[in-house]
Amino acid sequence: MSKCLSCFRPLPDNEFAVACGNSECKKWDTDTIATAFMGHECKSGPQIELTPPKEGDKRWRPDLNGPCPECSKPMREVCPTCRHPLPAGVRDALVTTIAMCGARSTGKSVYIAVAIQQLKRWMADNSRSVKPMPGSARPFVPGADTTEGFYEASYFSPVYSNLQIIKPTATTSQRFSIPMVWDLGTIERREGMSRVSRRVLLAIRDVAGEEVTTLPSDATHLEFFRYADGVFFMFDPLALPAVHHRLMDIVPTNMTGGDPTAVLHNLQQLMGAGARGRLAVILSKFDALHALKDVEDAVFSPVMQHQGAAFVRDTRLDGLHYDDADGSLLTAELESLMTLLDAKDFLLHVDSIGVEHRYFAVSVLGSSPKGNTLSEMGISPYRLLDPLKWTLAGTGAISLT
Ligand SMILES: Nc1nc2c(ncn2[C@@H]2O[C@H](COP(=O)(O)OP(=O)(O)OP(=O)(O)O)[C@@H](O)[C@H]2O)c(=O)[nH]1
Ligand SMILES: [Mg+2]
Ligand SMILES: [Zn+2]
Ligand SMILES: [Zn+2]
Repeated sequence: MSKCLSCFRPLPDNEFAVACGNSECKKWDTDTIATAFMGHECKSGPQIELTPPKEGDKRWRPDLNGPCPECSKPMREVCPTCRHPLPAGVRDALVTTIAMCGARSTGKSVYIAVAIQQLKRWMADNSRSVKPMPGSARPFVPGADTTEGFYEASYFSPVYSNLQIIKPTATTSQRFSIPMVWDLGTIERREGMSRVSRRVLLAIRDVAGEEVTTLPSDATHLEFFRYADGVFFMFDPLALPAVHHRLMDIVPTNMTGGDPTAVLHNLQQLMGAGARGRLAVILSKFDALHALKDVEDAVFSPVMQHQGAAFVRDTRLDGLHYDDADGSLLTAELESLMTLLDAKDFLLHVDSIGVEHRYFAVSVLGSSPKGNTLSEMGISPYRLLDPLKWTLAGTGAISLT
């Protein structure tokens, strides 16, 4: 069963909906369902829910491009739950969905900016390509862009063209945010007794740290956390007092991320009981933590200098697979590092959420920015794709080694 690229819910095989996207349509009006799910006003023409004439008929397929009853323009398929457009082919695709989470300034948006570039390199090294998926945004709303335009303007340009930090992400009520959807080409895989070709899609949603720190009273537009295949919880180790006071004089701490406790609590609420996705707890800005090896400290310098540790080795980009053994070793090492850093309560809190989880050490930039400007030495990401690979392995889009 495929998934919606926006609310991330499974798409049942016999539930369909179509909507008119013509802004000149006589019945063009506020779409209350889409508005609740996006947290921002969305408009639409008439919408029709389509169900099979005979209940349970698995072979029934509705006409998804029939004429609008008001303006006769062809309608288009939308998600039966949240009414976000479903581009052609989504129902047969293998969809992996990722939701970013974390307090303010923990590195979520910079992660997306650079991870997409790394993903392109990784795929290219393995004779595949990554393309923004057309038709996955809402043309129904003026100002809502395509994946390509949204990524380019809000993520790629600030980091790569201007070497600037990204502005804090606006909350949903301040600015329209769209899921970004990437087409990773087709893969052949075994399903039951046969081998089938499936298009692989990756949908990523960013949020404002501010919004997940203090949840709005109506959080319908954040329900996607419950359905995401991977929730990337960014944790800035510099926010830990044990790290902060040791590194205060060595790395800039003015952009330190916010307190993760409230956010983790809210995430637990948003995921609810029975969430089936994976939780990747990502220690971001790991370059700064590496600086602990130079601090005269009987506890930390030996730990960070340990050349055999998984967290001092980067992972390789060859092969479309996730190194499961390396991943579980890294998790064990990071759990003991977090314990050393007095973050035991955080570890227990993560355990109590009751979803499959792993810890990751990531540096997006490779070094701390100076003021608003990124290092002129360039961006040198470290272990950036590990959480992405783990999530893609979880949905079967890549394999385990
Ligand atoms: N040293 C270091 N700093 C980083 C790294 N990644 C992000 N930062 C710093 O963290 C700041 C915040 O990054 P963002 O990606 O904008 O944070 P965010 O989580 O999206 O923040 P909100 O949108 O406010 O929720 C950046 O401006 C950098 O100063 C990294 O890999 N290393
Ligand atoms: Mg952001
Ligand atoms: Zn949906
Ligand atoms: Zn119409």
